[in-house]
Amino acid sequence: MSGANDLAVLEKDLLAEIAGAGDLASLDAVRVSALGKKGRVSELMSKLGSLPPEERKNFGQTVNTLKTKVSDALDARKAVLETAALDERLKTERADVTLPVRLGPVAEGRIHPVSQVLDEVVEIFADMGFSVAEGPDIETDEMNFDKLNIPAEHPARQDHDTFYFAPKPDGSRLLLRTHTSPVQIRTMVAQKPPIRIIAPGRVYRMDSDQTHTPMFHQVEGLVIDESTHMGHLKWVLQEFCKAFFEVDEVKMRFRASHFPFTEPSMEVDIGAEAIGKPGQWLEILGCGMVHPNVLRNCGLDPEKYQGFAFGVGLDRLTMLKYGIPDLRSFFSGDLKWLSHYGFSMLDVPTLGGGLST
Ligand code: 2NL
Repeated sequence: MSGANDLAVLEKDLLAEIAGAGDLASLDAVRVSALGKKGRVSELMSKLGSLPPEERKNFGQTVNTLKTKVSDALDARKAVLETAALDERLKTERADVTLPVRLGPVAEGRIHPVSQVLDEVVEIFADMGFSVAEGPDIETDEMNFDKLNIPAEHPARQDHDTFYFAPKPDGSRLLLRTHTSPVQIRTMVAQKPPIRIIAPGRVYRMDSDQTHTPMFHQVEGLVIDESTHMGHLKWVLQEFCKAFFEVDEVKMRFRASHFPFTEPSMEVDIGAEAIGKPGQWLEILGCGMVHPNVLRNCGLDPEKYQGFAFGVGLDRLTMLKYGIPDLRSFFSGDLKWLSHYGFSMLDVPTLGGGLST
C-alpha cells in the first residue's frame, strides 16, 4: 500500500526523470513507464479497489493530481526537446534559394517550336484581355460549316478538303475540324457578349505537299460587343504583330479578300523587315468583321452586336519567326532537329521578360 510519502517520492523521481530525458525517444520511454498501461502511476490507480472505502476518495484525488503533474511536465519537456531538434535541423539543412537551378535530366527535354510559339501568342492576347477557348477536334457539319455561313453546296466545303467519318444511320457525318472557328461558334452560342477569346488548336485538311501537312495548327480570335469596329481589329492585329516579332514598328497592309464568315474580309501582309528581309511582303493572316448571318446563326442580334474575327496559321508563323525552312520537319519526330530548334522548359515566354530572350 502506498502512503502519501511514497507518492511524494514517486513524483520527485518521475519529474527528475522527465527533466533528465535528453531526447524525444527517452522522454517517451519515461512516459510509458509512468502513464502507460502498466506504468507506475497507472498501477497505483488499480490499487484503488483494495483500499477501505473511506480512503478511496482521498487516494484517488492524490493520484489524479500526480498524473496531471506528470503529464504536464511531459508535455513541457516535449516542447523544449522538439524546439531543440528543429533548431538542430535548421542549422544543418540550410537551403540557399539563390543558387542556380540544378536541371538534371530535365535539361535534355525540349519544347517543340510550335508549342513555344503558341505560348507566346497566348501570352500576347492574354495581355490584351483575351481568354483561351478550346473545343473538340472531331466536329459536326453544323459547327464546322453550316453556322459559319458555309451552306451545303458552297465551294468552300470542297476547298477545305475535309476528312469525314463514315455517315451515321441518320445520314449525319462527323468530321475533323478544318479550322478552330467551331470553338468560337460554340462560345457565341453558349455565352452573351462581350466576348474576347482566342481559340488555338489542331486543324485538319486533306492536303499534303511541301507547304501543307494534313494536320496543322491555327489560332483564331473573336471579339463581339455592341460597338466593336474595324479600328479595334486593326489595332489588335498591329499590337499582336509588334509583340510577336519583338519590333517597335511593323508595316502592315490590309488587302480585300473573301471568306463566307466575314464581311468585309481582309488578308494581312506585314513588311518583312520584321524578320530582317526588307522590301518584301509576307502574308500572315486572314480577318474580317463577323458576317451578320454567323451572328444570327448563333442567336445574336446583328442589329445589336458586331465584332471581328481573325485566323492565323501557327506553323507558318513559327517558321517565319525562328527561321525554320522546312514545314515537314515539324512533324518528323527527329530528336536532332528538336535539340536544335526546340526550347528549354525554362524559356517561358512573358511580355515583361521579353518573349524569346
Ligand atoms: C485564314 C482565315 C479567318 C475567321 C478566320 C471566323 C470565325 C468566326 C466567325 C467569323 Cl466564328 N470568322 N474566323 C475569320 C476570318 C479569317 O481565317 O486565312 N486563316 C489562316
